[in-house]
Amino acid sequence: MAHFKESNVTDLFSPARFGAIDLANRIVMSSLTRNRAGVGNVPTALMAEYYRQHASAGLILTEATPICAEGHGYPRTPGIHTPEQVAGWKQVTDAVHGAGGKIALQLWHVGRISHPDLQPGGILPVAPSAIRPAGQVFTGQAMKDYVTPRALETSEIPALVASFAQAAQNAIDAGFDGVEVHAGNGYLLDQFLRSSTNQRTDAYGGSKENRARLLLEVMQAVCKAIGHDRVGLRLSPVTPFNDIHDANPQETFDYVVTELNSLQLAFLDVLQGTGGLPREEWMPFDYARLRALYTGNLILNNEYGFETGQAAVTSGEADAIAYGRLLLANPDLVERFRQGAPLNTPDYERLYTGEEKGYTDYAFLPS
Ligand code: 8OZ
Repeated sequence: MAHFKESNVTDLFSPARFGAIDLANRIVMSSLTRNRAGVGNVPTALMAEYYRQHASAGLILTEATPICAEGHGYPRTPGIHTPEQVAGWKQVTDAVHGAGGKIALQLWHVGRISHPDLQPGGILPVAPSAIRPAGQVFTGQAMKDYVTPRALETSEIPALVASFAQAAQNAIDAGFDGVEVHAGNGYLLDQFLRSSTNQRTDAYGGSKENRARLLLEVMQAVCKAIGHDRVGLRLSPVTPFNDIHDANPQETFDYVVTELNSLQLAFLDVLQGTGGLPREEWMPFDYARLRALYTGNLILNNEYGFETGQAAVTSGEADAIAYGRLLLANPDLVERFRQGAPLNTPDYERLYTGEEKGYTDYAFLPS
C-alpha cells in the first residue's frame, strides 16, 4: 500500500510538477562544474555513474554545458554540440532514468570568460562589448590573463539564438527531461543583462529592455524548439563572480521575471547572494519581490541547510531548493535529510580534478 504523508503541508519531501517534469521531491541538485569530460569534451561512463548516484534528488541540473565550440571557457567541460557528446550524454540520462531520477541539461555559453587557447582556431572570445574581465583563466596548461573579447555584431545574434535552440534539441535527443538556460554568474547571457559588461548601442544594449532582449529571444527560441514546459532558467541577480555588476539589479531582474511570465517556463532557478560571502554580507536584493512578480515555479539556491530549506518551502518562499555542496558530498542527501543523519563534507581539493576521487567515492548511508 502506498505511503501517504500525514500532513498536507508542502515540504522538501513533497512531490512537484514543474511543467512537464514530475519531481519525486523538492530537493534539486544544483548545477556543478566538475571538469571530468573525456576527449572531445564528451561525457564519460564515470560521469554517468556520478549522476546515477544522485538520482534520488527530485531533479538533477547538470553541470554547465557549452552549446557550441565558442561557448567553452574551461578545460574538460562536456559539450552538447557534437554527435559524440549527444551519445555520451545519452549514457548519463539512461543511468539516471534507470535509477528513477529526472535530469535537465544546463545550456551554457561563457562569452568573454574564455581565452583563445580554449577557442576553435584560437579566435577571440565573443561578448556584448569589448571589455576585458579582471582576472585569469586556466587554459588546461597554465593560468593566463583574460583577453579583451570581440563584441558580437548585431547580425550575428540570430545564429547565436539558433545555436541555443539547436543545443536544446540536442539535449532532448540525448534523453534529457528538460533544459536550464544558464543566464547567471557572469557568462554570456548575464554579460548582456548587466550594465557593467554591456555598452552596446544597438537594440541589445542600453535600457533594461534592450539588455534583456537576447535572453528573452533565447528563451522564446528554446521554448519553441522543445516546448515551454521542459525549459528552465538560471539567474543570479547580484553575483559578482566573473567581474560583473549591474547598476540597478532590482530594476533589471524585476523586468526580466515579469517578461518571463508569458513564456510559462517549467521553472526559474535563482542563485541568491554574492559568491562565497556569508549571508550578512550579501548585496541587498529583494528576492521576495521576485517571488511575488514571477508566476511560475521558483527554485532558490545558496547556503541552504535542511532546516532553512524546509522553512523556505513550507512558507512558500520557494517551490524547491537547489543544493550544491551538500549534494556533491552526499549523493543520498534526500535520505539523510529524512533520517536527520550526519552529512559528509565536500573534498574541496578535488572539485575540479581527481577523476573518481572526490567525485563518485562519497559514502552512502549503510543500507
Ligand atoms: C565554477 C567553476 C567553473 C564554472 C558557474 C559554470 O559558476 C560555473 C562554474 C563554476 O556557473
